[in-house]
Amino acid sequence: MRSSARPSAVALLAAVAATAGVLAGCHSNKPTLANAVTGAEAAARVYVPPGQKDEFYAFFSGGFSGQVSVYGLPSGRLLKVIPVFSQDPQEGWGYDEETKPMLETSFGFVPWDDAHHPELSQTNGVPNGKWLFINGNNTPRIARIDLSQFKTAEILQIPNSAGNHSSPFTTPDGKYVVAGTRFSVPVPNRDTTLASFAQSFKGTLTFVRADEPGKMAIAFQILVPGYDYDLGHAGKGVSDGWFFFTTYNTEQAHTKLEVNASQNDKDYIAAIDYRRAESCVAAGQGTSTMPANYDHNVIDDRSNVAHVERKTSVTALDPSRCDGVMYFLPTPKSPHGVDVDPSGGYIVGNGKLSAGGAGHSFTKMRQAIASKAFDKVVDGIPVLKYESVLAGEVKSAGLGPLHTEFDGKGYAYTSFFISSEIVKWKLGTWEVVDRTPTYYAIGHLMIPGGDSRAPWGKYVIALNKITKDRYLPTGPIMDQSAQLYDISGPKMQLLLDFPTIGEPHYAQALPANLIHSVKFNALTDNANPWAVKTEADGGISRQGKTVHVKMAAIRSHFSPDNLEGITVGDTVFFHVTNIEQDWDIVHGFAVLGNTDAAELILAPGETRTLKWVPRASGVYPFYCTDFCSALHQEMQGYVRVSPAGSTVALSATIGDHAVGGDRMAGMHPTGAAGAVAGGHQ
Ligand code: K7E
Ligand code: CUA
Repeated sequence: MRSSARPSAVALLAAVAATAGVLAGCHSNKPTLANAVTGAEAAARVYVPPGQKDEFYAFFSGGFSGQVSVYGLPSGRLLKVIPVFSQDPQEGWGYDEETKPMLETSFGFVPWDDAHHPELSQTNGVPNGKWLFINGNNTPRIARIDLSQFKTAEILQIPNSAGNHSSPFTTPDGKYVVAGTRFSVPVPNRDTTLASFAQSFKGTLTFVRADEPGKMAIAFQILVPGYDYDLGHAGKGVSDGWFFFTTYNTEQAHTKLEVNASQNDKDYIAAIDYRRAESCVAAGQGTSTMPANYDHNVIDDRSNVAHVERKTSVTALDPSRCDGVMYFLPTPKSPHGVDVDPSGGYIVGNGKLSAGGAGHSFTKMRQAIASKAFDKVVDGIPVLKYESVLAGEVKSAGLGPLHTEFDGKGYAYTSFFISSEIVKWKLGTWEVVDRTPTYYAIGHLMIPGGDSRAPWGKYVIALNKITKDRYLPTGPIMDQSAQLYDISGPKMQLLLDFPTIGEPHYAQALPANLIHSVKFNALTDNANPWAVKTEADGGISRQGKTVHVKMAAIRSHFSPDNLEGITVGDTVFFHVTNIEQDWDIVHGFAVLGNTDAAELILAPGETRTLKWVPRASGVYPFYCTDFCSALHQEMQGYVRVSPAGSTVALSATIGDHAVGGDRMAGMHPTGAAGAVAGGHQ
């Protein structure tokens, strides 16, 4: 245990919270005059008339919902929720046989996660509208969402990690996204006494190749001291080729962290020269192959079927044996966000137990390295002298800085959790030029492109943790909220409040015209082994105790719609294809009493598979769950289930004719079919 003579973090926080109360009091609930806009003016500036479209797409993480929500800005209208790490009944995500493999991990099927940081793919340091990456914090994973479909297309698990928080920030060339361990663990993980934390626990900083769809892969993992690696950002411009991660708990506490991990006056920003890491890895210098079990899950574009590939090793790099690859920059005090300005010259650490931000100079960092201005060396990693790298501090800016974004016009915007405000300050002079309260307890803030080389500095969004009295009360738990401020003038102006889904830690946004969204997939390209291209292709077949039903969905019926010959003890797979070829004509499929899945939701041209194990004989209706036409209510059918051992013949019909007919016996597709029907029962 550490000495209790020093003021504990709890006492410190209590003190700053008390000050914050005073601050909040004098800010009161109203914007200051200089920032004031009338209601009518604010409304006009966020109003998007019916039939018109928003200027920006904004992607909000869902936090503990595990998903991503898509909003239009400036209206704040919710456009869509994209399921990622959590099963989603609305789209059948993680319930249907095609997508269940996406939630497989080395721990088994994990149908939930905590998603914090959406990260748009970049070209030359600017978001390009192709993909969105997001981290799974609890069971370390990175997902890639395809923005032409607004669909999760790939998930890579990160081994030797726990709490994948400093993730999935990208390099400006889009080559890598990263993953840093929030909770250090024994590496490789094994039964270890917790008291041996300082000796046995390690962090990992993982560089994941992310520039080819479907091929995300761990390039290397840097084995680092057992701290908590909280956030990260790539260098850009002058600092291109470097990556920066914040650390806290450099005290290496494993219990009562709120006190024990808040002792040191400064923790570190870890600076990684990742091109140097690449050359050590290429030369085999300081590297080893570590066994590691992790899954890589990819949805095949044409069949829409997800497959799991189990990986068994990673390349580990020991930074003490790869000279020049890593340095520590002392940074006050338990820093949370680390943010790099558009030029790449400043690396801003947000010390959450401090009163302002510390800006390190990349140029000074290079000089300090060259002149070996080291304080000490920790586990072979040089710690640079604070004064030798510091460019400036934003003094007494507020309390509890968390995150900083940039407007591309020379200003930085920092969120202050404790004093609940956004503070605008000038890069280089470190002077505060504007401040505005947020309601309440802001976490991240976001400017479209605000962590990129070329921000679209028109708005800043506050992502607030506490909603309290902002909306009609909804019981003891209120949803989180976002606030939109106009930053086109010298003063921030609050225009809009809107509630969010889950807890969006972070969000990213870009101009709408950078995204090219697909209208429908061509049925002719559908390579799902169970797809039907016409109504006549449907049918029913049996393989032992497994029954496969192939069905077409088209306004306003299923073909076939009457099924018999299924018995108790069978496992039934309904493979339903939406054979429509019109934008946004969607069908659904659900069957009475199904304990094995949710519904299917079928985009035009798409096939999905629902598993059903009927437990009792009887007649079971099924129906379309998406109101698709005037005769949607007629889009229904029946399955007859007979007792085990019954000799009722298998049949699939619509009207007075059989569907599939005599071709039944020969219809079993081979090969990939097993992956859908057999792999995830
Ligand atoms: Cu600050 Cu997870 Cu980026 Cu929450 S994190 S606020
Ligand atoms: Cu198809 Cu409703």
